[in-house]
Amino acid sequence: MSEPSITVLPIYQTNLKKIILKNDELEVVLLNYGARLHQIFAPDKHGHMENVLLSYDKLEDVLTDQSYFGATVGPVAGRIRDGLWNEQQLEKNSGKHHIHGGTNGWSFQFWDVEIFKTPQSVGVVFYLKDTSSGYPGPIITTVTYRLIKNKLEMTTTANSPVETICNPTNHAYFNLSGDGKRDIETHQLQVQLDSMLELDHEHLPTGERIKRKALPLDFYKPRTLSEILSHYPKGLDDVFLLSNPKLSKNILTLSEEISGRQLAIATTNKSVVLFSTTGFDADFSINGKKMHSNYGLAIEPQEIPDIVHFPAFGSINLHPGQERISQTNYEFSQL
Ligand code: FUC
Repeated sequence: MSEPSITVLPIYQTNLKKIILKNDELEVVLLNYGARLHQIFAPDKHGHMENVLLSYDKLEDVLTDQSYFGATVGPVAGRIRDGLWNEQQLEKNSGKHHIHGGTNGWSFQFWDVEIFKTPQSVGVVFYLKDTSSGYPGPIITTVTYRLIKNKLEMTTTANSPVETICNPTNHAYFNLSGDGKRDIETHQLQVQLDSMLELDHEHLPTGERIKRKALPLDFYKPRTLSEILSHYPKGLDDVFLLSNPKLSKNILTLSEEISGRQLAIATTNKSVVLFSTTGFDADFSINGKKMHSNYGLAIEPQEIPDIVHFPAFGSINLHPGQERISQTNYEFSQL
């Protein structure tokens, strides 16, 4: 067993910093721009370490990113109908709606960095005092990534002196084949869900749920993405309501038999948005290939999107003096 290590690398001629957390089981590369998860190197069944995220080949491309690669998304992830919360008009950056915290959201700001080390773990705390997203604020937020054995723990906190809303997520795209050598069809997915949200043609919730039994397939059983995509030919870009999520229980597993890698996720959030990148073709280079359809699966744990318009589902209001905390754990193993 060697000691876990932390390296901070300023990137020449940019404000970017790379933070590398490493132990015997995983290597996690983070960026201060958007408090991003840039790369995760995890062993396959032969112990071969490869990257299991979709990552820009040219690091500077992250500075023009519009697709939230590995990014912390906030203050509020997902769409908000008409960009309206109470009387507050948020930026309409997706047609007439608001999405993912707007063009100056948390994904597109530089965060302060503080590293830490304990006998068992290494980590980094990203700090931001957000006054530029256009939400009532300032919102003071931290994202802490802690590497401990084969697990990466991500904890997000937020508070504000004024009444505001907050529902952050992380938007990493996973591909467990290793360095993106195969697409997601070879992966298996299992989600312990209660129901899915019904979405309208603009991808906004209608307020109705689709019960687990009424879905075209049972996500409780591991299914290959190729089977799932045959039922969802336009791809997954859907909200799964989780069945009793808590940190002591993995609620979602993604695996890939050929590489033998498995990712298990536990979260305090009540839902997860899964986005299969179906139809997402773009000109930038990701893991040595042009970005293309079904290349990765974004797994975005969060409270229910557009919840401000559906109080029956709960609330993401952040009251003055309240500390909001959410946590998601990513555990990597071999089949
Ligand atoms: C997910 C989706 C959106 C969008 C974005 C990049 O959060 O819900 O539709 O494409 O990612």
